[in-house]
Amino acid sequence: MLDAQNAPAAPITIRREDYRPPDWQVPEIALDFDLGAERTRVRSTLEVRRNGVHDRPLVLDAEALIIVGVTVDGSPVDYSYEGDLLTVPLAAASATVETVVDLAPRTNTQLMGLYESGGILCSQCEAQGFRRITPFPDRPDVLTRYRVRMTADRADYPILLSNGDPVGSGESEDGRHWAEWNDPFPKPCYLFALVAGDLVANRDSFVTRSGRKVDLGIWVREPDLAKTDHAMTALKASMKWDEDVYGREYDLAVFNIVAVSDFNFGAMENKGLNVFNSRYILADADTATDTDFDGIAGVVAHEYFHNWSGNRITCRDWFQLSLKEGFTVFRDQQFSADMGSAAVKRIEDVRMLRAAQFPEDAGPLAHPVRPESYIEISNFYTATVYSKGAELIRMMHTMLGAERFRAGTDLYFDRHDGEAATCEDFVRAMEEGGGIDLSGFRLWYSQAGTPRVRAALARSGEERFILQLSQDVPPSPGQPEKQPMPIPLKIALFGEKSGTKLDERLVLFDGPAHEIVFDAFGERPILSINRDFSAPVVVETDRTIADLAFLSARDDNPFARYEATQQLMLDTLLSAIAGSEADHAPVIEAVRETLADPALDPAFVAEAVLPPSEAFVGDHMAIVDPEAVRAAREELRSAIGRALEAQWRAAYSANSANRFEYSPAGKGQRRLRTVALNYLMAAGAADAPALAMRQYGEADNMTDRQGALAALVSSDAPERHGALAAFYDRYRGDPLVLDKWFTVQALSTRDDVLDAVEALASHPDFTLSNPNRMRSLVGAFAANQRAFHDPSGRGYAFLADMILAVDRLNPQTAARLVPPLGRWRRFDPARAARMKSALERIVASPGLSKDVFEQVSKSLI
Ligand code: 0A1
Ligand code: ZN
Repeated sequence: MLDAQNAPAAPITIRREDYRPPDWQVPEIALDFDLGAERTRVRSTLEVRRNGVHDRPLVLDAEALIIVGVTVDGSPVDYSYEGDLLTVPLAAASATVETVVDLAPRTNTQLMGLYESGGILCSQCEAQGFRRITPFPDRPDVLTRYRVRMTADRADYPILLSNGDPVGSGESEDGRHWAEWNDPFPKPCYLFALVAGDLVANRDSFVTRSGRKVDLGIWVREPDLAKTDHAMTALKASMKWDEDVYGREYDLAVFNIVAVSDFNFGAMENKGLNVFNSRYILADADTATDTDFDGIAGVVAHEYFHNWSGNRITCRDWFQLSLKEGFTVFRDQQFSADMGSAAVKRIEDVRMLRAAQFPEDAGPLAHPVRPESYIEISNFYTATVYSKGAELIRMMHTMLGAERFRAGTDLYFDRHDGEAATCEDFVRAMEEGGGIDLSGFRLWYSQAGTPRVRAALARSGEERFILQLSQDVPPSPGQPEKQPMPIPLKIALFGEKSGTKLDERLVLFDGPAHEIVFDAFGERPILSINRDFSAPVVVETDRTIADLAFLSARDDNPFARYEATQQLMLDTLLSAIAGSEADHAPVIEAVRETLADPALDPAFVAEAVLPPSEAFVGDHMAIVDPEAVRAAREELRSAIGRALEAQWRAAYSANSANRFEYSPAGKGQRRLRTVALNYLMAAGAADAPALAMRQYGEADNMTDRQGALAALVSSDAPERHGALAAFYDRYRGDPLVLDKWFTVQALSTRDDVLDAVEALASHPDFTLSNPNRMRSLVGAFAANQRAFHDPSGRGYAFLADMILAVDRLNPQTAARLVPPLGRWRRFDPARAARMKSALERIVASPGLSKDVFEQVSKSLI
């Protein structure tokens, strides 16, 4: 039951349709920080200008600030400060408004505004943190030129950084010093940043294509300096790639990145001064996996690319968030594809989309890529806005082709440079620059839910084959009725006998149903559809097991080939779960063929031979049965392991060996090797635990070591205790590696995970205050389908306790743990009741943040 009395003070819903331009513009600001961890004083001088004809006062957002004074044109003024708004009466069309406020960075546990992380003072302003630093119209359509002066104790904070270019520095009294920075590009306040700390830099430089030299710095604490080379390489590669592929050149003389340990998200694109969660900067072979290395390159690129897609052109309002995020994710995906294996990158991106976005789109928190309303904007940094948003851009790219897509982006960047724009502006630029009509396509921005496409290919008479397509878009909150979407589907037909490709085309399917007629081919055609995952939809076909096996061995589109194997495995698992005698033979043959194909890259093979995740299998059931999914999947893994034991041994030794090298080939070999190890474990091979221990002991890199550890931790092998203890002893001083130690235990497939996780929550190294550590244990546990959904309901109670505890410190981190509980409709009545009661307990707790309130209350409807 929802009890309005427990809701946080008047949670107001903000609606897209209510957008109005700001009453006041602020062309200039001068900020003067007197920095200290206990107390920071901020003097802010705003040049304000009335926007349009009205007589409304200046209303500034101001959250948790101690107001010391306010003046207008140098004279004290009668202001009011209520409900996070500072209201200043202003008669003239323009004025100079000065505010002086105090903050306490050390006690700021929300990590929004100015806070302390490991002795460093740093800021986080997106989406609405600037109001926790100084009173300001905190909205992205107010663009301002910033001049920043910082004064701080030199011993504690020798390095003082802000946006733009450094313009001066010097000594003050009593061991203090100062620095000034000037950012010539008008920006929204969410892109403001400040860092003060005892930092050292990995310095390098980049010469832009027009010959300007840019000084690059990656700032970290001294012991971490040796772990910054990979990020620097990625940064320079990103700068070059954006010039080559999008014609975008960097625009300041300085580009700095700072890594901090306490950070709510991955990283932040502040103009000229990106602030990163240290997990997306620090890497060396001993402490970071290949996945970490890839993540770092992807996030460094993402934040850098925001300089154009986000900073030079920003969002008019937060409903347009996907304008910058969807486009920038697409750009970072393209970059990573170009730097390594495009096929494997596409597989990884689709796996992510299906793991995070499809369930979101099918649940109570579903929302369009351009949402219509929110209570707390931080809750809308979602897989839908980011990953589905990127798929929308990708579909436009597919329909236009690379060249016309580039003409569209050129027009977009030209036309809107220096503006706060909308998703509609982007689509219009694509239409005009690319020469395409996207009228129907706009539905993708406004309609939530994952379309389901049904495809059936049948003979019609002697001469023809007909492909029948139909679609429906399921209802979602607030959108009971849906219109059909325009869906670009890459398809191909292969001859069942000849194996040759008979036809290949891009179909734009934009009605409820559609037929495509093919003239006879002289043999039965097999359908390959949604190749490259050309549209973010679920496709159901009438293809037989034999058809899928055929495509798994022969499709020339690597994604479609992977997909065929996955579908084969999924169908096998679902029929086993439904109670039929499981026939593992076709899957085993497909895996055998994949392993034996010398033309395939080991990285691709490693992806293709893995069965779909438990969660993905559950998503295909009317009611998820976590035990049945676990049992069927483990049985399949063990059957594949046993039937192909010789092949796994061969793959294991063929891919062992060489010294660590971070290269596409090296990554592929390591991945396949650990996949082989896991199959040997699943086969119950007597020597498998010893192989794992040897891999653990001999590893010269974290990928192999963590792979071996995870395999052991999911087994009954007694060696697992020693391996976990050794790992802890070796890495207890390295928080990012210790996170992995928590995560492997939370993700184990053993039956005693819940006990282990509860115990780990009392481990001295566990803390609620560090978001990485929280996610490494609690986030990982909630993703362990079998353990989290323990029939006792203990998993739900544990998560609810954690959400409530962390909400007091950090509402954003707490709110992001809610969605697994919100999936209660997908489970049996006993589980659903327990999940709901956990949600009800949360919402009934006094003092809840609006972040958690919004997620929980929407999950209960
Ligand atoms: N714009 C960042 C995401 C981000 C959002 C909010 C943050 O603080 C709470 C931090 C980062 C990105 O897309 O990388
Ligand atoms: Zn982003």
